[in-house]
Amino acid sequence: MNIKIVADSSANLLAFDGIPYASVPLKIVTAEREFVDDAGLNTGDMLTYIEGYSGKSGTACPGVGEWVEAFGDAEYVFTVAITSNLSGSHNSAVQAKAVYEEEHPGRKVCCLDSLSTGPEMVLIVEKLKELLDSGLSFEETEVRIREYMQKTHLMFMLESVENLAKNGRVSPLIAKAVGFLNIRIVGKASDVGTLQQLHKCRGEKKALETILAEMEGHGFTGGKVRINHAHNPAAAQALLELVRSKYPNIEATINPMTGLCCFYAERGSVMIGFEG
Ligand code: X90
Repeated sequence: MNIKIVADSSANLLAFDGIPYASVPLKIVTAEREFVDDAGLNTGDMLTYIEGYSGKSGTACPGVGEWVEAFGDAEYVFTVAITSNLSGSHNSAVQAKAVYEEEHPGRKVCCLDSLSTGPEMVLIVEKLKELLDSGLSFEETEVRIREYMQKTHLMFMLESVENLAKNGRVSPLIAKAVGFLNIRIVGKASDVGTLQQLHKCRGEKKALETILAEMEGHGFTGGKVRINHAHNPAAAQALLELVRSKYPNIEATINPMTGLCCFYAERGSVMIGFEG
């Protein structure tokens, strides 16, 4: 099977080995500058610029043409996009599917709405590879991946929701709750793919303990874990050590967020995708 997996850059997965893969970039935009969320982006420089910028900043999802281009000449494509409830990316992918299948009769595209982002998308991409490697057909793979997506989850810890609030991606109620010294928001991707606040915690340690408790409340019993952080490797490591103190043998990785997630989750944040 000539197959390809294409995810948007909110997955924080610029490259993926062992199967044809492409990352389609979102963009971070101000009146003066545009940052493309690809391998050329220095997220530290971008954050420093945004943090010192007083004008309006926002983001743009990939257009239909960018998705189509990323499909290359694959016969079968799986797209994995950030939640359609917060971005137009999945919708662009669905339109790209229509264009691609029309232009190339016989080729097939399956568009998956992650209803999440970041490390939960990584779990989906990795499971897709596993299913395809095991020799399942395109159709069987779609059934199995949709089942798998029912049991994966995303939790996060945020120090600020300023950029989310300014761009209308969280309720004003949540926006009011943060900004106080040392307060961390712990939340999750809801079942409908929105940002749901679960707790306000005092300090990082408390926030990370709360994340583990919430993971267990969502069925975590030592499955696979993927962690992303925005320039906070210490917190990512502390979270992993906390999880491992109770579940010593879990399969886990830690990776930095790329541009889109750094912009919205902001400096210091941590996200964890896990199997429930
Ligand atoms: O289309 C666009 O311009 C992109 C808009 C994306 C908005 C949301 C990004 C969220 C990034 C923040 C913490 C985790 C939230 C999980 C919600 C499902 C990460």
